[in-house]
Amino acid sequence: MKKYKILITGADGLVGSAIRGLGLEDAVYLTRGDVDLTDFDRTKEKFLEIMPSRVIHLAAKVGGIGGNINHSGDYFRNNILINTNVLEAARLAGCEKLISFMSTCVFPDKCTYPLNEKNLHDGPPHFSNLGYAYAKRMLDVQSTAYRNEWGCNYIVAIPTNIYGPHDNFSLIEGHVIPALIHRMYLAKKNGAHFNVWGTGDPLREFVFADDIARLAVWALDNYPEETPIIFSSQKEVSIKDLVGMIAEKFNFKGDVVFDSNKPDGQFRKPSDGSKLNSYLSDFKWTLLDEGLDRTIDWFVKNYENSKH
Ligand code: GFB
Repeated sequence: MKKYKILITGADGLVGSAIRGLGLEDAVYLTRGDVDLTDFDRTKEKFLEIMPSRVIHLAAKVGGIGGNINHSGDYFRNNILINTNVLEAARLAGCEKLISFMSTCVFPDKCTYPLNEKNLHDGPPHFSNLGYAYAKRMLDVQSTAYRNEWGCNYIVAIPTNIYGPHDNFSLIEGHVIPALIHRMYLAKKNGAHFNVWGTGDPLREFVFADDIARLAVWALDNYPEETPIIFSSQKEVSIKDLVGMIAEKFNFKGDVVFDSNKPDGQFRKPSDGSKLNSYLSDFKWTLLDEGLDRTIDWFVKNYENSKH
């Protein structure tokens, strides 16, 4: 494998923590505490100090449906600033290849299924993701514009809903899996009922953070195309079935209450993983059952100091 210095932004986050576990050689892990990526001068200074030849750009302002609906402006502004600064600082540092990340929630709300990379800009995203989705779509635009003007080899991956240890387990701002694990932990501890947002009918495709970490490194070294690539296990599960799996893992016997006053968000967003499969037909995805076990174990062990 060619030796090069690789920089990972967002290195303390969900996928960043999983990448640390890969033991990459000559890697520099940037965390929120190292530099404010919304400040261009500080970002440029840090990149010129490190001079990475490769970058895995994971830093972002992210959250679940609650965070996205309540902080649309903050999600838009922070992600636009972070992404604009990182891609420019990487260019000035002479970076040879950079991968950044959108997610399947950025696709148009009204479009043909399964979601395909070529339909990315064919209409507005679901209103619940407006700020985040439009900011993230600009990663594709900026990567193309930089390739056209300066020949920057910038690529963008589009994972589905990622979960795993080191996620944000906030009951309000977190994604569905960490939020439900946290809420189930409390329901079990307090002998209370288990509250679930929405009807439970929506469907989601979940992928384990370790799998996305492996795919990020694979794409950096092997994905030759200029256009975005979806990372998807293509396995949909309903929120209701997810709730059943989590309740079983906690051996929860109490009442499960679906709160239809809370938003369902997009009903489903099944994605087309054929581009990835054409390169990695034998990629082994972590099954949801195993991923939930590992995430729950991590959360329970780290409850006192996890983000929530
Ligand atoms: O992960 P999530 O919040 O976001 O999942 P999206 C939302 C779905 O889970 C909705 C249900 O159908 C919710 O009704 N749900 C049930 C809950 N209980 C809860 C709960 O306690 N917390 C949360 N959060 N949901 C995300 C985007 O959309 O997709 C992200 O918000 C990201 O930015 C991700 O792009 C891929 O799946 O709706």
